[in-house]
Amino acid sequence: MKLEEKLVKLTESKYGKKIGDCTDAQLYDCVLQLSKDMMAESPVIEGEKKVYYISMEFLIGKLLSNNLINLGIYEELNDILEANGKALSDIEEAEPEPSLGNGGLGRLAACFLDSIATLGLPGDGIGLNYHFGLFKQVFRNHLQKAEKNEWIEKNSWLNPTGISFEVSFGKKKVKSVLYDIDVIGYENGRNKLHLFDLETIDESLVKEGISFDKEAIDKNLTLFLYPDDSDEAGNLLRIYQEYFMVSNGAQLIIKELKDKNRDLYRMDEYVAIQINDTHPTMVIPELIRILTDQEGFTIEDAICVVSRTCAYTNHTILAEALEKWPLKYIEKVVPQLIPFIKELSNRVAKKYKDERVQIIDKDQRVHMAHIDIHYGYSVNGVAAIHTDILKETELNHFYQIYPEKFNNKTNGITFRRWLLSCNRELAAFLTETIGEGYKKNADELEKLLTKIDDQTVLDKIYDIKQSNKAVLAAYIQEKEGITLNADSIFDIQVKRLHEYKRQQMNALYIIHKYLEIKKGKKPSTPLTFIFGAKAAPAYVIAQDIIHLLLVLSEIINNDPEVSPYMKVVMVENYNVSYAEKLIPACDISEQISLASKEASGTGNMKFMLNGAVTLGTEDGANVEIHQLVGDDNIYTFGKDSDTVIAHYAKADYVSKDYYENSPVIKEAVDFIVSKEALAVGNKENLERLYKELLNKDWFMTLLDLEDYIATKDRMFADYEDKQKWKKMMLVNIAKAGFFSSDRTIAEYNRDIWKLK
Ligand code: 26V
Repeated sequence: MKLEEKLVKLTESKYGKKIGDCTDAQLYDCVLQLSKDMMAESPVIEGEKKVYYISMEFLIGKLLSNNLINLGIYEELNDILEANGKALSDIEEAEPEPSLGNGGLGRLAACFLDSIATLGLPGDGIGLNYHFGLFKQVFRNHLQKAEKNEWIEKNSWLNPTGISFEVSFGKKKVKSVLYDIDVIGYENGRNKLHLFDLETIDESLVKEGISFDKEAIDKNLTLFLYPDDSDEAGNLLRIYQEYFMVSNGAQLIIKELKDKNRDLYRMDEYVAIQINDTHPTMVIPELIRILTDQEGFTIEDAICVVSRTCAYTNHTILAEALEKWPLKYIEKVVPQLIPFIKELSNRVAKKYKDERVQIIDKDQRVHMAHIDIHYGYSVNGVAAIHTDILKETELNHFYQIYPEKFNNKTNGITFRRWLLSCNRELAAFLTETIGEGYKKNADELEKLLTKIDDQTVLDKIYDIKQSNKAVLAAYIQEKEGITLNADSIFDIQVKRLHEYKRQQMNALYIIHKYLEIKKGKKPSTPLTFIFGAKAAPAYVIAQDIIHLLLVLSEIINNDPEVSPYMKVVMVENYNVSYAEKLIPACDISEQISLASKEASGTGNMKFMLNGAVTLGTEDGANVEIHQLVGDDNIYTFGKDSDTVIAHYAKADYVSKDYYENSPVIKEAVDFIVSKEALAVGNKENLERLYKELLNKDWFMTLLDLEDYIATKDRMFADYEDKQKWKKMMLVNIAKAGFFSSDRTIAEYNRDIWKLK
C-alpha cells in the first residue's frame, strides 16, 4: 500500500476524518502509528555477539522526525501533508518530549543507539522508564521551579512486551514490566531500547511540584530521574533505582542467552555490556550473584566470565560526581549483594595494598568505579585530553596496574538528528554542493573545503544561518516574550548549569559589556546572549547563577539605552527540542569550562557541525576541534589543564587576588550586589553568589575572566569581516565529520565490543 493510502486509512479508522480535517494532535497520533507499523516490519539486527548499552539515562528527545528520516519517508510524508494543507513541523510540535536524561551523558547514549543500529550492529539499550523524567523547569520571580514532566500518552513509542522479572530488595520483592522502544538505523535494521518500569508504580504519589514520599519504594521507584540526592532517603532511592535497573538488565541478558541456547560459561563470546558511567556498576556483582546462586557457577568462574564481558566508560573526573556509596546504604537496599561486593573487595585487598585502589575504603564506602576497573576488561575516557588525565592523574594508580585496559573513545553525535533533522536547509544545500555521500560517511563533509573560495557557497551558508536565526527569534518571541534582532550576533551557551561550566563567567562578561554600553562604548553589531540550563534542585549556587542570569535579562532588556545593542535571554525548560532550534541559529558557541573539568562536551560538536564558531577553553573535545580546524577557525583562551591541575595540587588559587588586581573584574563582580541588581533580584541569592566568587570560586571563574573578555571582544570584532567569518563557518562544518557518532561506535566495536 502506498504511504498516502496508509495514512488516509489510519485517519479514517481512528478519527473518521480526512487528513486535512484532522487536528495536529490527531495527525501526530496517526503518523506515530504509521511509523511504528513500518518500524515493526524492519528486520531486527542479528549476530553472534550483541552489545548491551546499560545506562540510567537515555535522553532520546522527540522521536518522530528522526524515525521518519531513518525510515527514508520524511520527504514523502512532508509532501503528502502539505498537499492536504498540513505541515509536518506543526505535527512534530504535538509530540511530547520524554526527559529521560540530565544532559550530555544521556544524550550520548541516545546518539550511540542511533549509530549502533545505523552501522548494522546488534546492540540494545537497557534503562528505566521514568514516568516524569527529569523535572520540567519554569521560572517564577527570577528563580527556577521544578515541575513534573508528563510525557507518556495513551499512544506512545513505548511497546509493552509482556516480559516481567522479579527483583528482590532483601526480603521485599517487586515486579517489573518491560517496555521496548524500537531503534531504527538510518536506512538499516532495528535494535531496541529496553525500558524497565515498576508494576506497582503510583503516579498519584506526586503532590506538589516534584515532591513525593521517598520511602514508598514499591510505588515510587520509576517516577523520576535523579531524585534529590541531598538527603539519605534520596540517596537510598537512587540505589534502589540502580539495582532495579541492573537486576532486570542482568535477568534479560541471561534470558536472551538461554533463549538462544548459549553456553553461559562463554557469555563473553556472545555479549558485551557497556557500563555508562558508574551508575550501572552493580550489574557486575549482580551477574556474579546470579551465576553462582542460580546457575551453579563457582565464584571463580563467575568472576572470570563477568570480567571478560563488562566494559566501563568514565564520563567525569569531578570528585563529587564519582559514586562512593556507604556500604550500609547498599546493605539496606540489597543485602544479597553484600557478600559478593565484599568478596570482590577482599580479592583486591589481598593483591594490592595501596589504599587508593581499594573497593571498600577505610570509611566503609564502596567506590563504584573501582569495581568497574578491577572487574571489567576496558576503561575508556570520552575525549583525548580526558583519557590522558585519567591515565596520568585521576586513575594513574589503576593505569599502573592495568595499562592495557585503558583506551580513549572521543564522543560523537548522530548527524541524522543534529544536521539532517534539525537543519534541513543546510543539509539540503550540502547535498546539492558535495553530494549525498556525507550522510553515510561523515568524513565526506571535507569535500566542502574545495569550495572555500566559492562566493556562492559562502554566501549561501551565511544566508541559511540568517534564516535560522529569524526562525529562532520568532520562536523565542512566542515562547519567552522577548523580541530579538535576527541581525544581531547570536552567542549561545546551553548545557546543564554547573559552576565548572562557568555560566557565571559569561554573566560577568555580559555585565562588563552592559557597563561599557552605559558609558557610551557601543558594539558595531548588536549582541544577543542566549542561555539554556537546568540546575539540580538541591544545588544552591547553581540556582543563584540562574537567578543572576534572569535578573540581568530583566535589567538589560528593559533599559532603552542598552537594549538596542544587546539582549539577554534565558530560555525556559531547555531540552533536546529546544536545542534543535537553538543550535542551527548560533553564531558563537560558548564552551568555556575550566580546563580539565569538562570530560568531552558534545554540544560543542553540534554547534560546529551547524556552522557556529567556538569560543572555548582547551578542555574536553574542544582540544580536538582546535586541532581539526586550526588556530584560524576557533577562539581559545584561558589557562590550560596542567596549570589548573597544578593550582588544585598546590591549593594556591586565591580569587580575591584577581578581584583586587583588576579594576575590570572588580567592577563586574561588584555589580552582582549593586543597587541596580538588588532592585530587581533577591539579596540572599545575589549576596551568596558574590561571596562565593570572592571567597571560594572553586572553579576559578576569575582566573580566566580577563582573557575571556579580550578573546570575546576580538571575536565580535572579527564578525564584522563577513568574508572571514563565512570561511570560518565553512571550515567548521567541513571538519565536523570526525565527530559523527558513527565513527565513535565503529571504534567502540573495533577496540572493545568486537561484534562480528
Ligand atoms: C554529575 C554530578 C552528580 C552530582 C554532583 C555534581 C555532578 C557533576 C557532574 C556530573 C556528571 C556526571 C557524568 C556526566 O554527565 N558527564 C558528561 O558526559 C558527557 C558524555 O560523555 C560529556 O560530554 C560531558 O563532558 C560530561 O560532563
